[in-house]
Amino acid sequence: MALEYLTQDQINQFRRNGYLIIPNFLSSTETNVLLNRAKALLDAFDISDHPLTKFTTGDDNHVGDNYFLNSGDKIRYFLEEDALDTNGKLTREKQKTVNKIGHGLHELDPLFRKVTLQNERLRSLVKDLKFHKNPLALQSMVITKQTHIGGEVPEHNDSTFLFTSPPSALGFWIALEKCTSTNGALSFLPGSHITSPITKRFVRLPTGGTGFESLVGEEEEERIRKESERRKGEYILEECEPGTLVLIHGSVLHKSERNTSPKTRFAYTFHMIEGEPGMAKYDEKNWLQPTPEMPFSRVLA
Ligand SMILES: O=C(O)CCC(=O)C(=O)O
Repeated sequence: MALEYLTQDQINQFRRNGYLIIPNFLSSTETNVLLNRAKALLDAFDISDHPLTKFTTGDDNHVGDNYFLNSGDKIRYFLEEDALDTNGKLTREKQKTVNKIGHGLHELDPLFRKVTLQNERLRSLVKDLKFHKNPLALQSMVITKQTHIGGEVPEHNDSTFLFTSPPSALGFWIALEKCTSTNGALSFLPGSHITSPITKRFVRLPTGGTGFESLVGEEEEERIRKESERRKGEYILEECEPGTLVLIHGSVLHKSERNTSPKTRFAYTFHMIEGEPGMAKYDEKNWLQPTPEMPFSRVLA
């Protein structure tokens, strides 16, 4: 079948490297619409209701966990580690304390929905890539990387956090602002999706909260850890312009550094998994659970 959006070269590059940079996926108008919407959400965010500021006495250790675990069908706000001082007071204006907004933007917010679930360009790309037979969009986030406070995202692969058996996560990450070496552009370990298997998964713990469950023996985990340590110098920093889409294979290792600059680095990201019955199992251990009111949405009609 003829390709609709990607070139065969781009598809080959994605298969080889485990990620693909697609400049100008969104026009500057489309990008600014999302950036302005993200900023408006931050302005409207009522921090007085937030569990981190409301429950500082340790009365209920799981309030923060539940705020996160039940955010799949909501628009919620997750704060930077340095957002509060030791007295539980905000260290800066509320907009600048937010690390990310998640996880139901693609369903609930009309502007983010339009780019994710009502986007012919995206559907064409997804059909060309053939990564999934029946792609389901399951979560979305705006990551704000605020000036000076925006924290690092350590090396990881996305299938650890959005686990299916076999792994099938695919990330779509769209720069809403220019991404540079000082404001926390993404960097990737090319080809690591082939050499670094998923060794653990992020799960709901039976005792409440979340944790990691190992999928391989200790020896194998150690071997893989050493291998990624050995290849540390091979990371490629991908600076990019607003409107750039980065496709991220669920197994490729990637990270971003702390924003040490005076410029924010807003990005919109969402993920898909395989939804075709019998092809990949999504189970109840995952932190993110579909709800009857909001099941994961099919991307292709
Ligand atoms: O935006 C970032 O800095 C990190 C994003 C990321 O690693 C992800 O979405 O998997």
